[in-house]
Amino acid sequence: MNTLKSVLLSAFVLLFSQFGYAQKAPAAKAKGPATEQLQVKTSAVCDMCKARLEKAMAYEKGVQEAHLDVASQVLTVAYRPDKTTPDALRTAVQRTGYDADTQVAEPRAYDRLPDCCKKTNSVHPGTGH
Ligand SMILES: [Cu+2]
Repeated sequence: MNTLKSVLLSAFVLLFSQFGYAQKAPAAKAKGPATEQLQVKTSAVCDMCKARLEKAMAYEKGVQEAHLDVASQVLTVAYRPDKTTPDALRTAVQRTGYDADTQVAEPRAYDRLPDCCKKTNSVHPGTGH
């Protein structure tokens, strides 16, 4: 009888300790490094602009992800605020030859763009060049 009692007791203790563990286990995963998002209105007009800008942003310090929506000309950048700033990112867009919000593209970089990517063209996504 005594053995059965101790088996039951240890089973109960085991159950209880597992329950207690489950309660204490952290529900949320540990957070990675903080990421912020910046949206920049650019003067990009086509898929070539998209590829060019996304590539340029990928080389920028602190940038984790960059995505340009050609139709709306909005560049969305996920970046590390401890590595870069919205101003630096907008400057990178200007250096690539595109307007960034109210800031105008760097003229020399803009001159190097192919004709189809000039601001005088209207947005023409999906033309494949
Ligand atoms: Cu273009």
